[in-house]
Amino acid sequence: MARPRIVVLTGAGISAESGVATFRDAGGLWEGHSVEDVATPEGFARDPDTVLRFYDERRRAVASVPPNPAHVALARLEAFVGDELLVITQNVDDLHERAGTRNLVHMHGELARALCAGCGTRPEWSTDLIDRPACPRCGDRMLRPDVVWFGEMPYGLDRIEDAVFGCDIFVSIGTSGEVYPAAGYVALATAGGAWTIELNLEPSAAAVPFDDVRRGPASVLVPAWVDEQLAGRT
Ligand code: BV8
Repeated sequence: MARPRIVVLTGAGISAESGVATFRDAGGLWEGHSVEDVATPEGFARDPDTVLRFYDERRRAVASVPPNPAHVALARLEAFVGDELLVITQNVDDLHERAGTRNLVHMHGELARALCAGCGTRPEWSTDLIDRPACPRCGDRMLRPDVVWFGEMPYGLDRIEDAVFGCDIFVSIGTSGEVYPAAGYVALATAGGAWTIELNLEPSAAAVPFDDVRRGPASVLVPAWVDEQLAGRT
């Protein structure tokens, strides 16, 4: 598989205008819950019901909202450039897919999948887990949300690091740059010689400066940036 020329990293900010709560903004997810309680293996072991309910609520909330113009614009870009574009998302929602993006890595997992702590299978999942449904493969009742909790290894790291280091253009959209290894990718892209741009409402805690920074809502900044990429192609 050819190395993508353009790598896009997205965070909760790209889904905010679809009505999906972000983490650190006012009223964010972490405001209602402590990270330790709902997003760590230890928290799950301590109180699985609270964790399963937290993710069941998020799965239902995400199912009720649509992708926004930022998601749609990235899918439009993929339609033109194909494998030249790779989207790496920290988000566990499926709004990129529902907008049409296919070249996508969910580095922190997906609400649309479960993970069997018994046999390790990761079946597509669309209903609650609080009632401990049986695993479709091994029958055990040890299904958890297929999300990467703090202290757990993110998905697809080799493919991600190869793409980020090898790309020509690295774009960061709607992320605060607080969580690693994702927060270190602008530095990796810069080390690989990429031109880097941040599209974000507020300054992020980026490890190294971006070549270009644009402030504003993703639903405005992303379609405008995609139009620039496609200028002369359409
Ligand atoms: C790991 C899934 C071993 C669950 C998530 C190095 C230094 C320090 C610490 C560490 C380190 N390396 C590892 C760590 C520990 C830890 C970490 O980073 N801790 C932090 C808190 C210091 N990392 C880990 O544990 C990771 N695992 O390291 O494994 C390893 C790995 C590799 C190699 C060797 C060993 C696993 C971390 C994953 C945890 N799971 N999510 C769930 O979703 O519930 S993290 C979760 O929080 C998200 O996925 C995301 O990553 C993060 C939230 O950040 P954002 O998405 O950026 O959202 P946020 O609300 O913060 O910001 C929103 C932004 O959007 C803001 O800037 C805002 O201005 C902007 N915005 C808002 N609205 C809009 C907008 N922008 C545009 N338009 C708008 N409308």
